[in-house]
This record gives sequence, structure tokens and C-alpha cells, in this order.
Amino acid sequence: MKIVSSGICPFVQRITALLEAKNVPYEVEDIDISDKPDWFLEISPLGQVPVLITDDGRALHESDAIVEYIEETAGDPLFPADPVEKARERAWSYLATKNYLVQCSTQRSPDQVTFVERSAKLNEAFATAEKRLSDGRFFRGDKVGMVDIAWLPLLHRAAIIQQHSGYDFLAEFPKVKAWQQNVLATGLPKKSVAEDFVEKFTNFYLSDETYLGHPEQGQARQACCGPTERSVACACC
Ligand SMILES: N[C@@H](CCC(=O)N[C@@H](CS)C(=O)NCC(=O)O)C(=O)O
Repeated sequence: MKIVSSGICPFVQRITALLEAKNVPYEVEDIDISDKPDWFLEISPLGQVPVLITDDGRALHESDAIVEYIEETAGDPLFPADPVEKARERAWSYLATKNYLVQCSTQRSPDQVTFVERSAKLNEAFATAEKRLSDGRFFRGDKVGMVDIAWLPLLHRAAIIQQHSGYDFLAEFPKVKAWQQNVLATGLPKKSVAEDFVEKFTNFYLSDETYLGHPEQGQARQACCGPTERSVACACC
């Protein structure tokens, strides 16, 4: 099968992470999302990635529908069999996916005020997960499940931002932080993206145009809070 991607889209990463978790072989074709080719517009009614093209050439759009298709056809179920538990895991997955674009826009914030405003919504999602997480390595114990896959793009991107800017979205959420480390340790985040992903991602989100990427802002916050305490909760910065 083929996944049509645009490089750094979190909805695409959810799909490729799921395929990696299930060991399903796939190819990726990148398109320029700002100049969508006609063949893509013909198979993607909303003009959005991801699109999955099956081996017999049929196209599927909408990441939730694609997840269901892969879960039903690829074996090695990642949702629990019990319908109630499955519905719950869908709901927890939805909390992640409805925050993908929130995280993207937070990372693209041009200034501190916008950044604090946008991170507040993302923090709500992390705080909700913090309350629900137990002591297992993953959302449902010690085996990767569908909720882990849905949260993987958020957790992976938070790790890259921390590594490259020093800012930690998860500083206030120790259980989510531990979950992030366990998900990273599976190797799935890295396997689910192209080799140049980190470069493309940091060029876009840690550029001179963004608050997180702006060196002067970073220095001001470090001088104020200390390098390890960079937090939106810090009143002085
Ligand atoms: N609801 C869609 C959202 C996908 C989405 O927002 N994709 C973005 C890239 S991350 C996109 O294709 N944007 C181009 C556009 O909307 O024109 C899904 O779950 O698949």
C-alpha cells in the first residue's frame, strides 16, 4: 500500500506509526501541500493528507477511517476486543488527534503571548492524560495499543522541540513524560517518519519566525528561569 504524505503532518504520522507497529510494508509519496497535484485532488475529496492507496489502487481518506481499515485488515489488533473498552480507547485517541493542529499552531506561535494562549489548550489535553495514566509503560499496560499510536505524534514532536529548543511541553506532567520516554523507546516514532523529518520539522517550527525558535526570546527566558526551568507557567518570562 501507499501513503500520500506532506512531510511533517501528524495525521500521516499516526498512520505510518500504526503500520510500523503492525509490521505492514508501505511506501510513502510526498506531495507539496501548497501546490496539490491534480491526481491527488481526484482521490482526496478534502484535499488533505493522509490518503491510503490500497494495493489494488483504491484510495481512502480521513485518518480515523484509515486507522479502522488498517485495524480490520492487517491483523494484530491494537484496540481491545471488548466494545466498551474499545469505545473508551477511541475516545482517548480522539483527545490526541483533536490536539494535533493545536500543537502545530502552538509551535508556530510568533510571539510569547500567542504561545502562552495556544499552549493552554494543549496543556489541558496533557493534564487530562496525566490524570488517567497508570503505572504501566503504555496507556493500557505493557503492550503498545491504539491510544499510544494516536498520542505518538504529540509525544514525539514534544521530544524534538525539547531537544532542539530546550522547551519542554511536558515539564508539568511527569506521567505523560514517562509515557513519552516509553513510546520513544519502542523506536516507532523514528521509524514512522522520513530521514529528513527532524530537519524539516525544526526548520518549520523553530525558525526565526517562531517564538520557540527565536534566539533572543530563548535567551531572555533562560536568563530569567534557568535553562532547565523553561516553562509557560513561569510568571517572569
Ligand atoms: N481530518 C483530517 C485532517 C488531516 C489534515 O488536517 N491534514 C493536513 C496536513 S497535517 C492537510 O492535508 N492540510 C491541507 C489542507 O487542508 O488543505 C484527517 O484526520 O485525515
